[in-house]
Amino acid sequence: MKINKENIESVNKKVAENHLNQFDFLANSLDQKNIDVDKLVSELSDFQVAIPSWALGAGGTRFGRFSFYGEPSSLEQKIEDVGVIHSLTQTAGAISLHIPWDVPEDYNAIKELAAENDLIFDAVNSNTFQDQKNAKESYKFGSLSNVNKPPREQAIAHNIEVVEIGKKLGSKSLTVWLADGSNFPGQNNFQTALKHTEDSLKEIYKNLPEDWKMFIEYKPYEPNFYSTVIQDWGTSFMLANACGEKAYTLVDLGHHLPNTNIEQIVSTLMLKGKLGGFHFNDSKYGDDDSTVGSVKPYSLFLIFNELVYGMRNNPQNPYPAWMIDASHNVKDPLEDLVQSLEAIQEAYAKALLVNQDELKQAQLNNDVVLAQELLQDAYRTDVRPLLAQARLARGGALNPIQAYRSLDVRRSLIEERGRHTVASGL
Ligand code: AOS
Ligand code: ZN
Ligand code: ZN
Repeated sequence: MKINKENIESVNKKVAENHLNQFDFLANSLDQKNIDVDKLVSELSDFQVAIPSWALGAGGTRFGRFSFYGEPSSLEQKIEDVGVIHSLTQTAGAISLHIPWDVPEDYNAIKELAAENDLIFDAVNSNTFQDQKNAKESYKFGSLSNVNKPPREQAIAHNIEVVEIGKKLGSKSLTVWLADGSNFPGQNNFQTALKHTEDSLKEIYKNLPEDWKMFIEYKPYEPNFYSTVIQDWGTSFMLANACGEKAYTLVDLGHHLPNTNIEQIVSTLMLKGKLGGFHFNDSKYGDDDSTVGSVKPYSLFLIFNELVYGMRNNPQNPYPAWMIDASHNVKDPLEDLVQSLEAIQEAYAKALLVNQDELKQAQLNNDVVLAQELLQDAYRTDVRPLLAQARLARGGALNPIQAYRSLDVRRSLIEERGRHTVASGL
């Protein structure tokens, strides 16, 4: 299944006039506020978010999994699915692989296929949370933190191998997420587990190429329900500092206890130059991995407000690696990812609308009401025509969901792949 230019032009035609009217109306009103609309549109078109290879099939829970027909069952098909999303949205120009779920057989062919789909390879992800077939050591009681040396060494070697695979694909970063922790009080010695983790990460770090980054992801609970070794941004930050300047903290929006002020974490990390990567999703309770912006869109906007501030004012922080980390239980995964991309762009666009100079002045005057008004004025602007314009500028669909449906993408995928497919690694 490949969507071509003609397909997109034909669906765009139906909504072009309506779009033009809405865009003109918005552009005029932004013009009156002295906002450079062309610049805004080009900033939006440049914003690209990676799609993880594991988000393209139905996720499920420990209670069951309901397949979505026509799911990808090989790396090639996963790349094609991201290609579909990217051709419609022009916002998903990268794929993030998970090893060993996605080990390529023929590297050149995989690279060619990615290039044909206008995709690059984002961070490679290691997996030390599952025991692989024929593995010598088990991760049942931890990987990089394990009390025993052989499983620690196996996990270190795996991460180094992941970097080698990434090098062949042109990736430039490794994401480490650990399931390590304990299920019951007394099970682990916290200090020993942390020390082992730090030493293991340093070993991996030694093998990182000069132009690579290592992202250390944190999460408070799950799969362990009493303690997690890298439970919060502070622990991740400490470990990244211990490793060196190529190591960074990765923020996953679902990895915080309820009501955590994530925007403040983002801001602190950027000030310290240590925000390396970002996993977008939304949640109501925990690591729900729901569609971005579906539950707390205002929080997402506030987070983007800090990201925009940081990108403009913190040259000490590299440009962060953006990725969606979601799971789909009842929706078509491709439609869900398109919705997520739209929500990300929407929050970004609104954050770009915040008048930072006036906000600073309001803060200096302790004008709390005005500060809030400035944020909410940006948030309340309907920016969707800007997003559509940004997509159009790169040859994408004005309305990607509608295009996906009218091109009958899922039906073509089912015809190609059959009804009873199971995405590998899910
Ligand atoms: C797990 O909760 C983390 O969010 C990981 O980033 C990711 O979902 C995992 O590595 C994929 O299996
Ligand atoms: Zn994540
Ligand atoms: Zn997660």
